[in-house]
Amino acid sequence: MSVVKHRILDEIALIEVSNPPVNAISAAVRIGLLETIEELSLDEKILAIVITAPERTFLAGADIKEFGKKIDAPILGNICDKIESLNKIVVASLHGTPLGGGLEVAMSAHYRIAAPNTKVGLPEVLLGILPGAGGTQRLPRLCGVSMALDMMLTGKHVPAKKALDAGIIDVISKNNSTIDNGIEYAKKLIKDGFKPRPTSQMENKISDTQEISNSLIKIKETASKKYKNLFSPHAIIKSVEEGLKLNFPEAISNERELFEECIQSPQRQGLIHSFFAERANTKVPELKDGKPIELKKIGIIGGGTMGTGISMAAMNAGLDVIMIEQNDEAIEKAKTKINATYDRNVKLNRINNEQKLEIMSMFSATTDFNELKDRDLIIEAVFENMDIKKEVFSKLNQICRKNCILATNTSYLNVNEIATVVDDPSRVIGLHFFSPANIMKLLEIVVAEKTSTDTVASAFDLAKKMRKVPVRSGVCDGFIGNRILSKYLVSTYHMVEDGASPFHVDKVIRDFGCAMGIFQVIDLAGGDIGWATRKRKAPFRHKDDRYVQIPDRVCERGWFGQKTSKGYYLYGENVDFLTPNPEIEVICEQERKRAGITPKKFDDKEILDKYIAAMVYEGTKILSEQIALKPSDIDVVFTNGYGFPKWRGGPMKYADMIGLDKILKNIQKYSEEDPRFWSPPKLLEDLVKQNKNFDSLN
Ligand code: T1G
Repeated sequence: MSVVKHRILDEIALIEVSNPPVNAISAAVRIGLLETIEELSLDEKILAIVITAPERTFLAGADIKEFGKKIDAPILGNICDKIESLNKIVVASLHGTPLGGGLEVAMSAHYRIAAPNTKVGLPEVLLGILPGAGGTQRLPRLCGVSMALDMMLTGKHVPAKKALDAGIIDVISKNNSTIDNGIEYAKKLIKDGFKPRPTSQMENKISDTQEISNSLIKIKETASKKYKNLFSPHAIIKSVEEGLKLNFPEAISNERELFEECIQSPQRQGLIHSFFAERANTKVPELKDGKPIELKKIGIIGGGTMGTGISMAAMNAGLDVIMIEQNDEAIEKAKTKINATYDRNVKLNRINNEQKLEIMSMFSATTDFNELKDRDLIIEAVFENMDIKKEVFSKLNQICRKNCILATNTSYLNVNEIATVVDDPSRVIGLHFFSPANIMKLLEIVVAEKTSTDTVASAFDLAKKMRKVPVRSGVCDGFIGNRILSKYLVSTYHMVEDGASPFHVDKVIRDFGCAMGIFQVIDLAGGDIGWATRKRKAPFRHKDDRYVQIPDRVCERGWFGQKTSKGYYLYGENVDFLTPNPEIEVICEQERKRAGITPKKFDDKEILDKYIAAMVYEGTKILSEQIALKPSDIDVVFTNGYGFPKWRGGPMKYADMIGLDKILKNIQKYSEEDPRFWSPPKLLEDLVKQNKNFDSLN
């Protein structure tokens, strides 16, 4: 069935593209479009052509699945030039999300009508590329250089009204019936004597060269800081800036060259992997037959950092929240924190006062557990102690409705054990939020042995409501994220005791593209958290396991990081960002002497290799145990919860890009020094033996 069809309605030709689910511009769509345009260009009875894609959305851009493969002719840019050069009026009738190549096709049309729900954008930068079908040249001609660059550098979706005011679209229709709107508009243009209006010839918004060069200077300055690791944002600015000095065809071929450079960059690979990984994470077995229960009213146990954050995430999702705290003082403290957060949002114009009042009306707090008897879901966020959690779940087991879902926000405790105090454990699940829970996107959904598919489906439904990025995890100590974190943390302590400087390690991790270094993260989370974990694990530590005491020495001094203004770094008003705590190196020296270790020099590569090897090592173990169902889920966890750069795809994708054989070689080398900590994972050996990679498991 052709994906592009057309029909003639008197002097108007209607083109309809149909390529579900989002009318992506695949090779078949490009071929169909070009053939149709060429056929209609010869039909003199046709005065206007209307381009539509009636289903879910107007063309949502090039087919991303085709990237990385040879892009078959015709290329979209040529089709856009063909559309623009037609001597017939061309109308693009928009709805949904005309993005990337979809908006480029629309901008090559002479007139654009949009349904009220339309949002337009050129989000190619989020895929590590640039708008390669004329977008960097036509958009500035429609809305000016500053707005065009803002749209292309952020990838934001611009609502219809704003697009109309900016000149990107010409009319907003009254309803969403894209075919009728297009035909009516074309008839009106013909009747009113309008002519073809090539966007490429619109120069008025790109003529004030002084104003433009001033804004380009500012934009480049900001970009040099904001996108210091990234390739495509700078290519976008280059295409716009250089294009202004060239004639249109030259500017288009310059854009094409820069597009090809982006396509070759590994960042494109990483970002496109992240795009699909963040759509594959919801494809979990339980959702095949799981039926979510309707979630409207939820209960939050605990008003601490996590309890207040989760409450706000729920309130922002329109859910009614009752928080349980032990006493009125704790309730006041939680209310004050929540109120202050929304006041700040009002101050920053993120919401207005009415919206704040409406959101706050979704919240109430009490010390009385009985108020929870009508709730659909309870999320427990009390102190990380098994006995306390069991006590809470025993109470909930008595009070809550039989089909109320009981979730724990534990970040490492055994959810199966918590479920043993509930008559029907099928309604128990782990919902591991990340702090601050009202901001962080990641949500680990921890499926226990007896958790039902309906309970899992309800958890994924909650994630969607809260606009979270959910990842399914099985039950183990630390689930996916914290388990891998603890592996590379311990491996890092080994490196520091062997001679590496914690500050050098952090610099290497930051230069790699991570938001923060490992010791910065410890200081942010609080060194006392890790200390409690080390003490909890001490009785189970094997006598032959290497144990580095440096972090204990730091904690024994009460240096827990930001919360004590001193940790691995120093904090305070007049203290520069990332000021190392000079006493840390002293402690490292003392501990090396105590352990009888002669320090050795570490170069950047050694530090990075060990960091990546530790993540891949534990990631492979987690896959073997089916704690994570596929490698891309591990990537989604680290790019959404642990500051791993999305343009590197995630630790498992990055491993594929540098070669699993190299990672295995490193692990084999490390296992000679420490066979207990680095015994090569069988799955990794098998993949290398079969010349396969992690992607083959996705
Ligand atoms: N190509 C291929 N598949 C796509 C796709 C695309 N452009 N967009 C979405 N999908 C798939 C997606 O993987 C999922 O599949 C299903 O459609 C629903 O998507 C020349 C080079 C349009 C706002 O960057 O932002 O044009 O998981 O779950 O939440 O200059 O998808 O069901 O199998 O995200 O309603 C530029 C990317 C391309 C837009 C809809 N365009 N897409 O969101 O659904 S580069 C984009 C989106 C380009 C030109 C350049 C969103 C959406 P599955 P979904 P949604």
